[in-house]
Amino acid sequence: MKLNDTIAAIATPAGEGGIGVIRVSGPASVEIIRQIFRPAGKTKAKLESHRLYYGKLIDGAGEIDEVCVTLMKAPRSYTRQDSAEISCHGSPAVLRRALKAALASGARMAEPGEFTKRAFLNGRIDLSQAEGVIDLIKARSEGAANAAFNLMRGGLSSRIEAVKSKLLHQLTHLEASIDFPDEALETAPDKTLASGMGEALKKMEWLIKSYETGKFLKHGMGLVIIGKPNVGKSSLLNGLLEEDRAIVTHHPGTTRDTIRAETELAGLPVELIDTAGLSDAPDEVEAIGIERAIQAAEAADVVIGLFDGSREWEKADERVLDRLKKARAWIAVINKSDLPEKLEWPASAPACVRISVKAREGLEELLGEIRNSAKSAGDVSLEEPLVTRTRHLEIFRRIAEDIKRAREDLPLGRELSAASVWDALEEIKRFTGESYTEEILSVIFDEFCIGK
Ligand SMILES: Nc1nc2c(ncn2[C@@H]2O[C@H](COP(=O)(O)OP(=O)(O)O)[C@@H](O)[C@H]2O)c(=O)[nH]1
Ligand SMILES: [Mg+2]
Repeated sequence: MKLNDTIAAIATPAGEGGIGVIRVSGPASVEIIRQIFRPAGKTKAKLESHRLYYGKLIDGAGEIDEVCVTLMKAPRSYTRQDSAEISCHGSPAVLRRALKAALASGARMAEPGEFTKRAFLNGRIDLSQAEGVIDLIKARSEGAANAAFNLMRGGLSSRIEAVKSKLLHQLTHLEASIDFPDEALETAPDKTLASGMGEALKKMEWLIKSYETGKFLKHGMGLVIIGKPNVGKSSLLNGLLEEDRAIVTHHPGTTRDTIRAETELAGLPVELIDTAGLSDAPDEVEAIGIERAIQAAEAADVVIGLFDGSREWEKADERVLDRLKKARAWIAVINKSDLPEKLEWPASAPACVRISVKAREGLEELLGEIRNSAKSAGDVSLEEPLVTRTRHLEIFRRIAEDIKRAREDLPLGRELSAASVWDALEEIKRFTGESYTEEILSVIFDEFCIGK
């Protein structure tokens, strides 16, 4: 991997924009800026780091644009190398010509994620923080952005650092008694070591569990609405999306297929799915729709069971409730609270939320319940550093296994136990990227866009 050449890229998205940014990083950055930028006024003096200069961008053919340029001298830059940013007018033609000028002056085109890769290879951030950067750029909801920001700032790294220092402490005691078995060294007894390992294991188990919530933030939460015909399922989908996505009529059996829509609810990225009503006497098409509704409910992360408060409780509601109870997580909701209530909610049934899609009442409470079901899955608050990536989950599971083994092997011999602690420390290195393979790097950085 080359680090000593200078890379350049358009860092802003394709298309027109108020501003478009060209990014340059590497040892030749200052020289390149000197060649293609003329600061306004008489400031012929050398450009200082971390100051904004206004002036003209030029190439061999003449003036390109009026721009603002910032130099960031090493090591105080994103990549820890000399870097520059040129803010041009956000025209694709201007940006292409500006990039060409930088390339003609000695830069080469950056690969996707190469700026961040340099930040990692130069030790400014660890591998998990680089993953946080890409997750932040790709975040589709407030909750996802929060989790990514946390990861980028080293939220998981610091938790793992705490586990690592505990393990190193254990290792010191384990190895001391291996190296000097005959000397009466003051090493901790097995009981103390085992309880220290237990604490490290607890921290790992908390992180592993947090994935139950964290996975929703990265991969989205599947939320399926089921209920008998005409209870307002399609109306609820539309109400939550705040657009008329599904057809709503007073005819039972309007929705015959599942309808899917991606949105953000309660800060979570959600795939919302409306289904055909679970009717008692379906025709042929309805029967297929019902089959799909049942499949969707079985695959869902959370199922909303919708009931019509303005009608009496009937067999079909009973069946919806039974389906609901089979779901991984579910919320019972009574709709049409704007009408007089005729539904007798069974005493044995669990608590429910009352809403009126029509009057837009109770929807906030429902959103709160959706958020709660995401939180309680992992038993954590959404503000804490959560595991959102399977790469981290897999490493953390292996670390937990290693620690468990180290604890179990204590009575069998300190050497054996130490070997497992070493294994755990190796896994931690994989998490931080202290040890990595080209393959891992390309998997991670290929996800990036050019210019980051
Ligand atoms: N009064 C009242 N009517 C509603 C409410 N929500 C839906 N409806 C009506 O109930 C009927 C069935 O709605 P729809 O969304 O198609 O139900 P679905 O068959 O469960 O998808 C329509 O006439 C809606 O306008 C509500 O909160 N209050
Ligand atoms: Mg419908």
